[in-house]
Amino acid sequence: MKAIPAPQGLPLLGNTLQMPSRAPILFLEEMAGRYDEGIFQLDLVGRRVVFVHDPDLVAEVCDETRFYKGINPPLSIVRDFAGDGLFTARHDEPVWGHAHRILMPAFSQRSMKAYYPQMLEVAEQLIASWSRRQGEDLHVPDDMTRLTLDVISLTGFGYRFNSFDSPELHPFLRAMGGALTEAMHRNRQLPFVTKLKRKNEEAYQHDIKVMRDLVDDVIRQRRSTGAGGAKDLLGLMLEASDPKSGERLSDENIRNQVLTFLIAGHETTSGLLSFALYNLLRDPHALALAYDEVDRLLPGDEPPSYETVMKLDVIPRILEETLRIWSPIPAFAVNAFADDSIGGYPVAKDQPVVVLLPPLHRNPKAWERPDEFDIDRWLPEQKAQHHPGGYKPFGNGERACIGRQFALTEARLALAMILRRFAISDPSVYRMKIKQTLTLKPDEFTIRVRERRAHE
Ligand code: MNH
Repeated sequence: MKAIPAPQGLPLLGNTLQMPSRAPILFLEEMAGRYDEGIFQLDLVGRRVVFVHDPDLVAEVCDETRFYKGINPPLSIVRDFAGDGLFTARHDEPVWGHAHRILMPAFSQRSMKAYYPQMLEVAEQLIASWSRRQGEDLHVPDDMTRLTLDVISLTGFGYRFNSFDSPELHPFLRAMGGALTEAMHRNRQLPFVTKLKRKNEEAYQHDIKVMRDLVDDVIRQRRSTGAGGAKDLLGLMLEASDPKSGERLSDENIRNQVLTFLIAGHETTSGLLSFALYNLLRDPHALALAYDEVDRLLPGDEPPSYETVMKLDVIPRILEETLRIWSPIPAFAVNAFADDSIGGYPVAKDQPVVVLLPPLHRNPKAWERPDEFDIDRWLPEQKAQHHPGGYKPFGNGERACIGRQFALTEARLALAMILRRFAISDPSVYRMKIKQTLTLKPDEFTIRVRERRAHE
């Protein structure tokens, strides 16, 4: 068997110190650039981790008969606060199946249509806010966070953050950012170092408490209004049972799911929308096509219908191509069920294999002109030619993103509403600076807007 390429490391610490704490993904991308075999191995605090970014190797590790979703660091650390919620449940934990089957109906096409009025309501708040702030620098990731947080909490739990009413982001978000960043740092710390950092531990426990208190408030509000029979996420979790086993979710598991959805349900979609606006400002042709599309399909000031949003074609292709070039979740991990090999390289039983999305999504084996933003890749004829292992922004198999349609519906609507109303510009000529809190965002990205046509 071939040896997996690996950079030289130190005794005991291996490659740990080479990995920067601020944005580890940038280091991993640099490594990927060095190993164009599409595979390399790092020794991170005593764990041997394999990284893959070759589309053939990725297709192999996406074989669910051979690999399962691994809850390794950093996800095993995120379990400190997300517990056995869907995202961080272990593959052999029965509660994953119970919750998955209970919640699947909440992500059907019919459910998307049911959430649509609330998605629209929040999108209109974004538009109103930007309309008042024409000519000012608009902090894109913050406003996209307001939008997506309010959408998931309103549609999922009937809970209102009213984020557009406040110049400050909600304290929940600071706590979440703190906890996710700490999980990312602990991923490269020896356990005794984590123990020594008392202040960090205190801050971490405080952040977790802030998030849990909010979750308790969400559940308490639902119970007190007695909104029984509601078919949203919370309603299903409180009342439905697993059609297969008849099991209901425990109170503790429901709290973990609410927190999981509050985080997973907004953090990535706000990254997607931020990166999409960034890409549009760098591709005048795609931007012109998008303006043209919204002028054709969403003329006038009427709120667009769900059916209209489903007819969009250019905007969804902008989103797909954005997810290729800037995947908000830059990696996911699987482990081998048994001693195995991929492309002639050995992988041991239970060994973590990380699929690195940025270099996969720009791998020349899967993509022509990989660095070019080209929405025509997503025309049906071209899409049919894509490498089966070349594009995984939503993960893989049964553990792939449950919220994919939700995110895409919400993002289509928001982008369409923005572009029909505003001409966007970037007078400060933003230079991409990635902020990583496990997920990626364009740090401090601002734009300006002005109305494209007269409105009442
Ligand atoms: Mn989402 C899993 C990406 C939006 C809820 N999501 C995943 C995974 C990726 C992912 C990748 C798999 C991670 C892994 O294998 O470890 N998710 C995204 C992206 C967007 C997104 C790129 C937006 C763009 N996700 C959403 C939204 C929701 C959501 C919106 C909820 C409304 N995601 C989840 C949940 C899981 C998940 C829950 C875990 C699913 C499971 O394992 O059962």
